[in-house]
Amino acid sequence: MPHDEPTTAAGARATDDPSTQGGEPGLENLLHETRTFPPSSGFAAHANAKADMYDAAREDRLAFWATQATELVSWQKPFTEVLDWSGAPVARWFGDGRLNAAYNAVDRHVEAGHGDRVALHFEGEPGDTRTVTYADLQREVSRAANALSALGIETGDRVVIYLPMIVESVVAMLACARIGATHSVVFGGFSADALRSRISDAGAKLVITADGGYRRGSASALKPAVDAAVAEKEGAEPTTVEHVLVVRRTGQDVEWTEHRDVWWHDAVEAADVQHTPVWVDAEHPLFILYTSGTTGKPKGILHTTGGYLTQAAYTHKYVFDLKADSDVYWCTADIGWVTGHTYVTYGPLVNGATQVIYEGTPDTPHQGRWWEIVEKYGVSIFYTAPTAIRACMKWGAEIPEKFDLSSLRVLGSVGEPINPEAWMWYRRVIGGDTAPIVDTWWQTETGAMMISPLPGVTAAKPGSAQVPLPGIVADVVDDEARPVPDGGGGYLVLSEPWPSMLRGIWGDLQRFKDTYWSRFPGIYFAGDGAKKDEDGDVWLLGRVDDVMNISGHRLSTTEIESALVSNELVAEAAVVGAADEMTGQAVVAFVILRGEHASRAETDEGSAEIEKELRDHVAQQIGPIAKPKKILVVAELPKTRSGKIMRRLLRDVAENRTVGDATTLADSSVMELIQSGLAKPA
Ligand code: 6R9
Repeated sequence: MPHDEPTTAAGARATDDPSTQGGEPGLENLLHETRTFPPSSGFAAHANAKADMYDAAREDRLAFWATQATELVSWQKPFTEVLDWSGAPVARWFGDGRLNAAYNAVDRHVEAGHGDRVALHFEGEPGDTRTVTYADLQREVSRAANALSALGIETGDRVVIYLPMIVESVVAMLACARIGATHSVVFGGFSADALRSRISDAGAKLVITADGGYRRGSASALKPAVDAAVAEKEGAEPTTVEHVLVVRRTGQDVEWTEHRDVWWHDAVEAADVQHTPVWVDAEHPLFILYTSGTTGKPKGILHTTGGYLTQAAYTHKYVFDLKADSDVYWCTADIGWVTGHTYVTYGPLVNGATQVIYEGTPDTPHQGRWWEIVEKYGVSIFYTAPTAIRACMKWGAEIPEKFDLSSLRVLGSVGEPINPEAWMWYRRVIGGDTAPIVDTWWQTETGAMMISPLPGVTAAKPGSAQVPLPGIVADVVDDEARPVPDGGGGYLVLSEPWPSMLRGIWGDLQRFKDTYWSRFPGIYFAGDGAKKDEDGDVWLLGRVDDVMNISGHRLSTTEIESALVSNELVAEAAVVGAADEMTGQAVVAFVILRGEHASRAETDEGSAEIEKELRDHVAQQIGPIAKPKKILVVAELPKTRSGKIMRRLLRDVAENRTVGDATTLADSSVMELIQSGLAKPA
């Protein structure tokens, strides 16, 4: 969040331009996992999901989705048409229905008598807390909607939201939705330039920000980045921004531009608590969220209202087994990431859930902070990213073991493949060996989960996202778009439209078609490598542009990384292919050691021993072909703000090149740290 972390792309993925991919054959299938965890009979008996959902969806997919849309979402005008695919690849779902996203997330729960139910348990990083019921949320969102209207925001206008993880973030998103304005959330802490390009691309009239937020124990400023982003710049078009609405979070000093800047508390607290939601068409743009490509300007991924809410609510209810009247749900994602949109703001609130939101980092003021929060609120459903789980593994099991985590009954993972050993650790240490884990594969573009086990139904396998959800049609195909047989590897595709699919790239229909629909005509190319195991379960193997070619063998990064993480020395690993005279490319691994072993790498002998041990381990787990040529022990890995490893930068290090564009890193000092560590005289 500190604005001095120079970043340029919200929700950036390490590498994500599927359109740039070449046409080599599929991937090798290296790792074989045999452990399975069938659901307990107790869980299955009360699970929301039932096995026959797959059959129902297979028999009549559109009828299945129509049922979800009717049962889980309230419509002001019911739809009669389910899917119109005549304008492919731009879909229309529930096209003649009308609804409002904020009404669905808030008002209808109050009308149903649940106004006293807690919607948000907010936990600030310094320890301040706030409890917001659904009735409170209705008042806050209504006032904010009135305040936005008073600032001249109308249905169809775009609003950029640049906030820390606080209650106002959720309120701001819903206030936009309530008046039919399209929000574009930019990660707090992305640079002024990044912010400016997103403001301009979307043509936003308003920016909602804060003076600052708390992160890693101190107040870091946000407003200066907004000031710089909207300032007049020589030679550049002025931005479309008319007002900047500023939440007071930290109380730090801010520069103030009269007539343009407005305090949130002045505008919102003066506004009326009554507001009638603006009913919009199902295909009305709900939000734009920017995701970076490897090259070129970030893509504004566009999502609309009816289909998005339907799949958000459906997946949240069945994949997490949500029982709205008893569960306490916590998704640790920032609202700047799509996960924060679908599984903090929309999915849980449309389902009337009680959830925790937390402002800060997991290790402030101590490495047990998350588990302390789980204990404090009795969190029962917990959703986080593999990067966080691996960080906790590095810190050691004794930290979570100090807290009572017995309330947890479902655990989720998203963002990257979860290594089987990290999965096992998550299950044992956090889930008390009983809570089912759902490894959920999806993307900014898919809007909601697509491939995941269903708790109570699926026998889980550590490391695999396993099966497309009922209603979703996905496959793994070879270069010619032919489905690979069980046991084979290739490219993940989505063969039928789904309700929460992106409706385009903001202002660039051609780029939308080129990026996702041209690799295999007529089907959606996700840009991920994948394999099917002997049972037909899907394993994600990382972005296809990270694939390595070693002596003609196409190896994914994921499996070698998982093999490394399965060694007790290693908490986290990133593998890249570096140019090699002998083999075309050679595997180079960067590893972070688990806390108790970290000191072993301090001496040359120690490092050499570790390197040998890990190379032998990979050879034994996978085979000699996958053996890293070089293993480098590092203290940190370069990651985006949503926790994805940026292998492209490590490739630059491995090939002794100047490190490329590092502006989407969460922590810009990491690359210097890695390089100075490696440059240490031997
Ligand atoms: C939700 C989100 C999308 C990319 C996606 C894939 C990776 C996400 C995953 C996963 C393996 C999972 N990814 N979930 N890989 N297993 N469970 O992450 O959206 O930021 O757009 O990234 O993330 O590579 O293509 P986004």
